[in-house]
Order: sequence, then C-alpha cells, then structure tokens
Amino acid sequence: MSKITTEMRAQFEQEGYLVVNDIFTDADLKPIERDYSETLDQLARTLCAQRVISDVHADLPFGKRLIKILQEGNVNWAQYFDISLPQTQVHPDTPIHTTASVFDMLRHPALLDVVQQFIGPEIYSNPIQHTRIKPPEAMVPASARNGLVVRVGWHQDQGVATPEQDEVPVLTVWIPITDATVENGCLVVVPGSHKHELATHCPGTGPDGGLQIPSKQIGGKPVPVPIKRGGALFMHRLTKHASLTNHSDDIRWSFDLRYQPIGMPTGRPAFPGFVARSQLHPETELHDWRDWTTLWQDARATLSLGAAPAFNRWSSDAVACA
Ligand SMILES: O=C(O)CCC(=O)C(=O)O
Ligand SMILES: [Fe+2]
Repeated sequence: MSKITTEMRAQFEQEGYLVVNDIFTDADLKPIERDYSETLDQLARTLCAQRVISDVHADLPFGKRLIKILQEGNVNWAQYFDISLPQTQVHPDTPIHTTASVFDMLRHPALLDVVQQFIGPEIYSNPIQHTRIKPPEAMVPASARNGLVVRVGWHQDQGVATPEQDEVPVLTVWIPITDATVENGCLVVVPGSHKHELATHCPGTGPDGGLQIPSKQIGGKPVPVPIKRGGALFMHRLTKHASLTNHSDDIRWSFDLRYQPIGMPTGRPAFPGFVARSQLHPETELHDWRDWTTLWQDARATLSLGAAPAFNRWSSDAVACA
C-alpha cells in the first residue's frame, strides 16, 4: 500500500492539504492522453468539415493542437473533455468524457490506498469532479473566459455542494496531467483555513463566472502548490483555495475528484457516484467503465427532461456579497 507517513498526515491536519508525489506512473497516465487525443482528433475533424477551422492540425501534440484550433475558431470545446455534466442546459447529446482510462484513474489502487488512509476502506467516488484543460488565458477570447478553461476564484469545496453534505468527510483529490506550476496556473491554498467555518460564497463573482468568497473573508497568506505529473494534491473540504492564471505558452491540464465514505450524501444528488472500494462488500464495487458511462448517460437523460436541481446554497443577496 502507498503509505503516507505520520508527518504527512500531521501536515494535512495542520494545513488542510497535502501533496503526495509519484502515485501514478507515466504508463498510468499515457492511456488518458491517448483517449483525449482521440477526442480532440474527432472534434478537429468535425470542425474542419463544418469549415470552422481550415486544417485538423494532426501533426501537433495535444496541447499545441488544441491551442491552434482555438486560435482559429471560437469553439465551445470544454464539455467534450469534461468527466461531468454541466449544471444547466443538459441535452440528450451533451458530451461527457467517460472512458476506460479515466475510470481506471478513479479506481487506481495506489490512489485509493492514499484515500483510504484519510477516510477508511469504504470508499465512494463522489460525482463532483471535472477535467480542466486550460489554454494560456490570454489566448481565450474574452467571451469564453469562464467555466473550466480559466482560473477559479477563492472557494471551499464544501461551498460548491448542497448543505446535506456538510458533515460528510469528503476529500478532494487534484491530479495534474501536465506539471502544474506557478506560471501555468497551479492551485493556491490558505494553509490552516480548514479550521475555519464555511465562508459565504457569492454566485457569479468568480473569474470563471462561478461562486467566489469575498476577498475580505479569505484571511491568511495564500501559498502556491506546484505539483509534478504523477503526484496529487489532497485537500480538506473547508480549505480555501483558488487557481492562478495560465501565463505559459501551453495548456495546464488537471482532473479534480472527490471521495467520501460509502452511504452518505454526495452534495450533488442529480449526478451519479459509485463504490470505488469496499472491504465489507467488495461485490458492490463498480469495475466496468461501461457501467460508469451508463450511470452518467442515465443522469443526462433525466436532466435533459428539464429537471433543475439545486447545486448549491448561495444567493447573491447575501450581505457579504454586496
Ligand atoms: O483546477 C482548478 O483550477 C481548480 C480546482 C478546484 O477548485 C478543485 O479541485 O477543487
Ligand atoms: Fe475547489
């Protein structure tokens, strides 16, 4: 089992976050890159056929190819790569990137071994999860600077879930596919902020158009958390964090996942989670990525009928948001 040391555990308790290096090998991550290259290839071919772009740019590596395509056409591409549905405007054919390689990452034994040391051996994959592929921000057209492709503002992950999840020890796991650096927009955290209460989050005020904690409520001194590919950041649900702008000339690519004990509210009931590991009932574990895909397709079908579930508790009328 990949072990975290007593010192590492103490650091998490003290600071509210922990970086663990070398969880994934290159061989673990390569299949994900291959799948995403395939998705980008299909998208490029479709856009070329629609004459949105003039060339499929098949000779370029993934990141540079995506940037080139974005430079040519103002394309709404992020949903093709995300491992979640959007919170609104779900249609029967809304794309979602549920592939075998991503499912293998969600169930990766070395990752779950670390998660187990935080929340125990009954591990549920919480559906609050995203793929974030961020181009250099200056290259994103102003009208598209929102959502998953730009930096996020200050928040606590508990604040992006519904309140029935408040007592659940949900653990955030942030996994870089490209090295995450200060230049390309790694995360910044306020050490120790998990010892404070949930702050007010104001809707529509973040740089991504989402929730954000007003600056006077951030407190503490933020520190950047660069991480090498292969490692992961583990974060308490109350740790205040944000991400930096991508000022580099290539993409910054990460997945953010969440895990919690089995049998507790996920804070996003409209989306499907699954049993990732169970020592008590191993027969309940989900092992086939196609079953995972079906869960998301079923959720998509339901949401496309027009259901409008609440995704969080915040109102822009809050005094702190004025
Ligand atoms: O990747 C980012 O920019 C933000 C991620 C985040 O807020 C999270 O993983 O909880
Ligand atoms: Fe977050």
